[in-house]
Amino acid sequence: MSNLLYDTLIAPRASDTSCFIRRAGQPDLSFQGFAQMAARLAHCLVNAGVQPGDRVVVQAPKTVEMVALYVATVQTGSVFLPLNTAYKKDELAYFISDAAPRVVVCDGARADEIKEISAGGTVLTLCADGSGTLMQGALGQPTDFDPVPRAEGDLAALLYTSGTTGRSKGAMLTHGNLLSNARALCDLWQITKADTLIHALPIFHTHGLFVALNTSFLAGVRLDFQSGFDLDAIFDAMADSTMLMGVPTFYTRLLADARLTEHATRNMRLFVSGSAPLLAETHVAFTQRTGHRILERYGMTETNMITSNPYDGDRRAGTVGQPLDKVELRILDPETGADLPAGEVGMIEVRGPNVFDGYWNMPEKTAEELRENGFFITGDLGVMSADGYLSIVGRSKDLIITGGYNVYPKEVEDVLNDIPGVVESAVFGVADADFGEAIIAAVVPETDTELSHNQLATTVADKLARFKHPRRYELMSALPRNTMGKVQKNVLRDTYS
Ligand code: MLC
Ligand code: AMP
Repeated sequence: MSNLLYDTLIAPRASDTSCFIRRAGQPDLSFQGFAQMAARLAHCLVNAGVQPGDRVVVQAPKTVEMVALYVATVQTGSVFLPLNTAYKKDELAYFISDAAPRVVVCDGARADEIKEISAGGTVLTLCADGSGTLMQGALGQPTDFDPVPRAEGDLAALLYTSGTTGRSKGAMLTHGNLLSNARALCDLWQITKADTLIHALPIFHTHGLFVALNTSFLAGVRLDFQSGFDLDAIFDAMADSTMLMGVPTFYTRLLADARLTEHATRNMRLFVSGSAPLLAETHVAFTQRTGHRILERYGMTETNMITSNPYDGDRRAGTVGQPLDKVELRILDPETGADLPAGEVGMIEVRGPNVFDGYWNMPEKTAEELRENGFFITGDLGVMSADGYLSIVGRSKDLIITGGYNVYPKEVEDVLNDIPGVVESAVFGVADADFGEAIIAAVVPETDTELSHNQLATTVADKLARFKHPRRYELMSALPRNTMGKVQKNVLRDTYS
């Protein structure tokens, strides 16, 4: 029996000595060199006690070694669980206790802190320069590894996604989920080994990890591997790259830079945007400046990519395109559950080989969101045009997306409400030119209690990742409520935007 992802994505190129990864200040790495690094890491994981099905948590700086570690988990039949590097100790403690990993890989600077919450998992370190105990353990190991058999339904990754209740849920993604999506995207976007992808996204989320990397493995793409988003590095890379994948903030920042011209982008063939809404005006302005039409697509952690604008054909500003191959999409009336025709707004549901296997250890949550007939309830509201283009018009879930990162207000409100002197709070998003949405907190203090912005911000800073922090605190004597007593976040948004 084969290992589905390894045999399809990695094995065919394992002896390719041409350049696979180029990165600043370091020699190019061939695919052969990369595959050998992954094999050594697979041995290192096995030596650390990793068995098929075990979770391997990684909260580490973006490095090629971390990409190789992803492949090593595939080879060992274990489950890759990457975490945002911005997460604080309290946030990490939840993920680690929920997932009970065999191994936790973290930045060397955080090793002591992580050891306190590792829940029995072995802690290994991986620093931004690739050093640390992980690579020490890989040193001298054999450069090949016999992959553990894994079929379509076997788990490859566990990606946590926050929820309306404030508790994050681990989305279980199988070999079949990941491979089907990579295949659909490579075909649709005409990705081939002639491409070079500018990789500037983080590799702890679906977009930078699966959309960017699995398609690159499958099609034999070369990577211009960048440690984060840096305009200078992107402009440098464009001259001899062909693709960029980014969140809308990438494109508004590129547009704000005078270096963005038709000439600067002459070698590029594809700009992809996703993870958050791309304003139609950004789409139009980008075309005016460069002659390129950004290709917008829509996805979720639980479903991988769902729809995409066409490669050949009309890439329509303000829409997320058509369902991918083998992906079924329907729009339902949220009240009655009836199928809605084109032109009517309803809840987007999706079914297909891309849809996850359920939430880790949460059968009730899985049952709430994944129907027995296989349709997943996205929580996004959409409308289909008569010729099959989907537009996302809102969300039924109380969610803020800032710079492509999801923030569920409930999680921030829980932290604020626990601060002595706070009666209650409401966290909401307002339009922001850079991040799409920015977070604001409305806070009601107890009568006669003095609360300062600083006091609130300091407590939040201790507990939550920076991107979840409110950028402003508005103190008020009461939150606006409707006659049912429900907080009117729309009123707050209108007042403070
Ligand atoms: C950074 N900051 C953010 C932020 N990113 N605040 C809110 N939202 C964000 N997304 C903070 C920093 O900590 C810093 O705080 C301040 O804002 C300014 O930071 P910056 O230097 O301007 O930010 P930068 O490092 O350039 O990062 C911005 C970014 C990054 C947009 C490049 O956030 C990013 O890479 N986002 C991509 C997210 C992503 O991959 N999403 C995919 C999810 S998968 P201070 O205190 O220092 O001022 C998914 C499914 C799908 O959704 O469909 O793809
Ligand atoms: P995540 O939970 O991080 O996977 O985020 C998924 C959510 O991001 C979706 O449910 C959408 O609300 C949003 N999203 C992703 N792509 C797009 C897009 N192109 N336009 C609008 N929203 C998007």
